[in-house]
Amino acid sequence: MQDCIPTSCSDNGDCYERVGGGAVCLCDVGWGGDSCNEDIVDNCLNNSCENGGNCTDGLNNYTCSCLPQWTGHNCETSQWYKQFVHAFHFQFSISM
Ligand SMILES: [Ca+2]
Repeated sequence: MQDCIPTSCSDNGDCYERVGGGAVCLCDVGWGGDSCNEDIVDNCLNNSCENGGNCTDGLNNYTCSCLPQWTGHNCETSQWYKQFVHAFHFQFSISM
């Protein structure tokens, strides 16, 4: 009898048949649950969002929702600083 069927572990893990019968899933990193279809790692645990940003858990990743004046993956860049650098580069390039 075959215990592993193609859908046993979704697309996120490999299925192995136990010696005594039954199937067990070995899930890819970040996935868990009986069929490897649950995101089991809270990637917001070390909350890397800076400057008051809100963290949203993703698969082996996270997304920061930044306050209006901040940007970047971890809200580490000031919008004001970005505009300043942009303006500086612009002035520099037209003065050449
Ligand atoms: Ca996650």
